[in-house]
Amino acid sequence: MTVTAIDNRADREEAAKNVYSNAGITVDKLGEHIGARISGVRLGGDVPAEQAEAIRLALAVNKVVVFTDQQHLDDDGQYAFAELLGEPTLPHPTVTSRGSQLLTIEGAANSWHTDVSFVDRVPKASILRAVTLPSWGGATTWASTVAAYEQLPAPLRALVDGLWAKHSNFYDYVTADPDAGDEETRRRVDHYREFTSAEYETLHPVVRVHPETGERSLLLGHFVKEFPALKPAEFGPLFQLLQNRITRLENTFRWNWSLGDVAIWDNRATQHYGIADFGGQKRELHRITLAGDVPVGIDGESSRIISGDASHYSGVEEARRLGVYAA
Ligand SMILES: O=C(O)CCC(=O)C(=O)O
Ligand SMILES: [Fe+2]
Repeated sequence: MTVTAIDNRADREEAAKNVYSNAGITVDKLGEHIGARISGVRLGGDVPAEQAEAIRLALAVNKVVVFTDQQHLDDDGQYAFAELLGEPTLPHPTVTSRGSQLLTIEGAANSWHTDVSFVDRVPKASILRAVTLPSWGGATTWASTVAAYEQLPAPLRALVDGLWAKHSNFYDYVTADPDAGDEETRRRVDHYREFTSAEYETLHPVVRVHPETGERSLLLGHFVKEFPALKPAEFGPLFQLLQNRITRLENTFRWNWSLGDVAIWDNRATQHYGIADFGGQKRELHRITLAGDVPVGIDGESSRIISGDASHYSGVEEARRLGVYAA
């Protein structure tokens, strides 16, 4: 990264600090590229508008923000708070059996992904609340897809800047877990069946421009099936090369959950992974996703639907550039 870019980022973070202190919240940065803890807020539908705005900014700057000690929050409170940050989507385009407002995550989503990237209107953010936790393990890790893009050497940037990827909900990551019992295997198969009960395929630019920050990020993750411009045999190695750069430990932020914790991630600037290291213990988290825009590549071209209509699942947000990111 150039010195100018670092200066700009430092200036932006300074400007953001004024917004936080005017709103009476504290934002503690927890990593160089990603992650911060916000304190001074009691989450719910009655968060003042100024605080909600400051939280939106902290999210854009830090990509993931966590709140602790929110034990008072229930599903309705989580939903009412979500509405202050955007327009909640349905829980999922195809998974309807796990609640009508929130998606219940049971177990852990242990593969790197950006949420619901197989539709055209990829959600802008997810709000996750711990409901039942194992006594060990079960952390969630996020990776900054902006940092990964910014770290690409020029020849790799040239390679990805014009590349498109096909995302599909027919993912192939439900391989049998050798430790899973019969019931767990049945649960996974049922879930996969529901997940794929309608087919969604979308072409997204591999490099998207964030509508609120103008930052470029890599839009990939486990729903990607193909780079249509390349041969099938070339897909795996290039996909893995880029995923390895995204998930470099320096670009990640890991959170060990306690009850009362809430995490929000900018789904336009991150991937995440739920770590399945808690044996057979119960783990349950409740998620709300917020409507996002249709991604736009560097050349101004928008993502294109190949199959599936997600309009029942989510509106399309008209996003605007945030003040401190003004060009
Ligand atoms: O299991 C986890 O920690 C992550 C769950 C997840 O992928 C999600 O909530 O979107
Ligand atoms: Fe997820």
